[in-house]
Order: sequence, then C-alpha cells, then structure tokens
Amino acid sequence: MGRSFRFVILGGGVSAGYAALEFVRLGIPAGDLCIITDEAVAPYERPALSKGFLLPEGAVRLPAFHTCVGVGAERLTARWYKEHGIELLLNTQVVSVDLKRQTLLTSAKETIAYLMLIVATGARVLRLEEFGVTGADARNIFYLRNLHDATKLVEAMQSCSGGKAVVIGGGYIGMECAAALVSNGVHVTMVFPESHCIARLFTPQIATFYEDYYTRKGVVFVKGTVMSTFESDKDGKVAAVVLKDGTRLPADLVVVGVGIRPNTTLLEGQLIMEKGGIKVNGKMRTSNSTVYAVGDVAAFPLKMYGDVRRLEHVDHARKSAAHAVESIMHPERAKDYDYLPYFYSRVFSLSWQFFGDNSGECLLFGDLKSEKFGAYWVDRGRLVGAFLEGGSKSEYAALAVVARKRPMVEDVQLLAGQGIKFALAL
Ligand code: FAD
Ligand code: NAD
Ligand code: ISD
Repeated sequence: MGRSFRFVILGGGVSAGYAALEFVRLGIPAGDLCIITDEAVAPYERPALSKGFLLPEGAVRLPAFHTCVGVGAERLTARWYKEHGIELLLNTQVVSVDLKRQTLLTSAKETIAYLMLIVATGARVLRLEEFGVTGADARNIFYLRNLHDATKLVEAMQSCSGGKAVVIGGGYIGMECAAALVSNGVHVTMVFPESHCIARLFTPQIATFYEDYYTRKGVVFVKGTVMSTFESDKDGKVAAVVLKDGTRLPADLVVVGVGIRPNTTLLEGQLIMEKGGIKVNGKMRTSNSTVYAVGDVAAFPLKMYGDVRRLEHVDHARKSAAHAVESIMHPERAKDYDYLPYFYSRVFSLSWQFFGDNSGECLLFGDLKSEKFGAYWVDRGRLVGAFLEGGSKSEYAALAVVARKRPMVEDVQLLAGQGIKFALAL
C-alpha cells in the first residue's frame, strides 16, 4: 500500500491550481493534499498557450503564467506547493481509479488512497483520425492542449515564416491559432464545416466582423466543407491538405482544433455521466459522496437557466474548483454553485467578452467599422446574454451585471439603440 491523503486532486490543470489556492486559503494542514498530473509542470493558465505563448515577440513563458495569475492572485510555482506541504506529483498519470476502495493507481505503480477526491482531468483533443481523415500521422500537424503541444507549435511556426499553414476548425483554437500564425509571418487558410466561425457563440453578423478582419490580415476562409486526406512529402512531412471536393491546399504546417472530449474514461461505470461529462450537484459533488468533479469534465446544474451544462471555459474551471473546495471544507455553509457563464477571446488587437446565454433573438449594437460593437440576446422578453468587442473594464463589468439581472425588455429596437448605455445605466 502506498501513501494516503485526506484530499487528492486528479489532474493538474487550471482547476487544480485554483482548488489548491482555495484549500490553502481555508487553512488545510501540510500533508493533507496531493495533486497528481501527467504534465511536467505545476498548474498553469492554459489560455496563455494560444495567446501570449505564441507571440513572435515578448512571448510569455513559464513560470510567468502559473495559476493563479489569471485573476491577479498569487503565482503558484512548484516551490509554493512545497512550502504549503502540498504533494505535487508531476509526470504521473493516473491509470485507474477504484472508488469503492478510495484508491488511485499511478503510472509509477503507486497506489494512493484518499478520503475525498476531486476529479479535474479536463479534456483531450479530438483527433482527425476520429473523423476518418487519412494521412494524419504526417509530421508538422499540430494540436493544442498543453505546454508540450504549444512548445512544438512555436518551433514549427518559427521555422515556417513566409510559409503556408492550413488551420482545420473554426472554433476557438482555430481562430486564436490563425491569428498567432499570421503574427508569425505565416500565410493562413482556414477550413471548417460551418458557414461561419465560432459557431457555438457567434451569430453570422458577429462572425462576419471577425472573418472580414482576418481576411484583411490575409487569411483565406474555406467554409462549409471538411478535409479528407493529408498528403505528405518523401520525408513524411505534411505537404498538402485535400478537401472532400478534391481541392488541394499546399501546407508547410497544419493546426487542428476540431473540439475536445472530457477525460472521463477512468470514472466510466463508476459515476453517473451526463452531457459527455461527470454529473455533479450544486456542490460539485458527483453520484459518489467522496468524489467531486470540476472544470471541463463536470456537467453541473446551471442554476440561472434551470438546466444542466458542461462548460469548456477557464472562468468556470476556476470558480467550480473553488466552489468544490468550499463545499468540502465547509459543507454547513456551502451554497449551490450559481454560475454566470463568461467567455472571452483576444486576437490581434481585438478583444471581446460575453456573459450569459446566447439563446433567443440577437440584437447588434454599436459600430462594426470602428471595432467597437456589441450584441444582446433577448429570449422570451428577457435580456439573457451580452457581448462586447473593444469594451472598457467598466463596460464589461456592466455586461456581467445585466446578464445576471436578466431584465425584461419591452422594446428591442430601443434596447439596440441604447446599446452599451443600457447596461451602464442599470
Ligand atoms: P485542464 O486545464 O485541461 O487540466 C486537466 C489536467 O489533468 C491536465 O493537466 C491533464 O494533463 C491532467 N490529466 C488528465 N487526465 C489525467 C490522468 N489520468 N492522470 C494525470 N493527469 C491527468 N477558456 C477561456 O475561457 N478563455 C480562453 O481564452 C481559453 N483559452 C484556451 C486556450 C487553449 C490553448 C486551451 C487548450 C483551452 C483554452 N480555454 C480557454 C479553455 C480552458 O483552458 C479550459 O476550460 C480549462 O483549462 C479547463 O480546466 P480543467 O482544470 O478542467 O482542465
Ligand atoms: P471548439 O468546440 O471551439 O471548435 C471546434 C470546431 O471544430 C468547430 O467550430 C468546427 O469548425 C470544427 N470542426 C468540427 N468538426 C470538424 C471537421 N470534421 N473538420 C473540420 N473542422 C471541424 O473547439 P476547439 O476550437 O478545438 O477548442 C478546444 C477547446 O479549447 C474548447 O473547449 C474551447 O472552449 C477551448 N478554448 C477556448 C478558448 C476561449 O474561450 N477563448 C480558446 C481556445 C480554446
Ligand atoms: O485568463 C487568462 C488568459 O487569457 C491568459 O493569457 O490567463 C492567462 C494569463 O493572463 C497569462 O499570463
């Protein structure tokens, strides 16, 4: 039998870092907490990997972006964990979990026992092979989920200046990596099946603004189609992307962002699952009372909208982690998680934030030409979601307030006319 801890966090990403900080804030004794991660470094702010990390100049590198600098809190380096008596097991994969025995087995063949487990395993990238694409084992095809991926992408980008990249996928990774590639002097073609980018959130009108901006930066969009094959050269390096209709796009490198799958495999058959993730209650507790789940992997009750969701964004990872720790440490005072969805992105000199829900009718406001515009979503007479490009700190704060309040809207045209002033006046 190996070691035993009061609390174990399975996974060492964003949620793990914010959970560790909360445990320390709430005063756990040294020796109580163990974090097990298959990554080589202490938890870091994953969003930096597709933004500051990929910049051609002044790029951020660890230790600068360890959690929890993303919210302006302490920077938790490996030393911080040591100083607080937290066992941080790096380069260690958990290969099985036995919820009945309350033990985990690691790739180092150590059995670790826990009283309380927090599952913070995040997600893995979907690979093109899973869509039936052939030739995907060629060199210079990159995915982006962790520091290792980002490091390889930076090396390839730097040796490819003036060359051609094809970006597969028009979601967050696709759009942020395309911007980084352009900034690094690489010519970019984007290929995705939808009729517009960031289809999970953007309306066609919002997407047109970003696509036009990218087009002016030289990006070529190939929409409404998917790829079928990669061609490689005699050295096994990717040479071209071949689309379903036979179009051949020459490529020196390819970046793929076609979505993720939550890392639930170790818990399947042991915990109740929902929406592709681990079902939790308002305390982030799973169907087993000694197990909590947080971040990308958790399907949680979204109190504001009365439904269950799984969110793949950093703000929820941070807050759900802190909430689980609060629930574990102070069950008597813990309330149900009452989350306001918050997403954002930054590309080139653009920056947007969104709060709430993108359901119902979308009303655009502001001036797209001046790069300062926004949108409200109105569902069954209520303002439920708010988006703003190029806002100030106080304007974004006002968006959060309006999305939380969900005021009734009598005249949608008046609301669109008022624009950001409506949120600021609340
Ligand atoms: P993760 O941060 O992915 O952490 C999971 C950890 O568990 C990883 O370290 C993983 O290696 C480890 N792990 C998994 N299985 C095991 C195992 N069996 N044994 C040991 N360790 C294991 N969201 C935003 O809102 N805004 C952004 O700008 C943004 N940018 C992003 C940029 C990139 C490149 C990526 C990949 C994501 C971005 N996100 C962004 C999403 C955000 O980072 C995630 O929602 C967040 O990281 C989820 O936190 P998590 O702790 O659930 O998972
Ligand atoms: P995503 O869900 O944002 O986008 C997936 C995209 O894959 C879709 O938009 C679609 O265009 C594309 N796609 C699906 N099937 C395809 C196919 N067969 N061929 C080509 N394209 C196909 O996922 P992502 O962009 O891969 O991002 C991965 C994760 O990282 C997500 O959880 C995302 O939320 C997170 N992330 C978030 C941010 C942010 O919030 N700013 C930034 C980066 C990453
Ligand atoms: O939320 C974030 C984000 O977008 C980043 O780039 O956290 C990181 C840090 O701010 C990086 O230092």
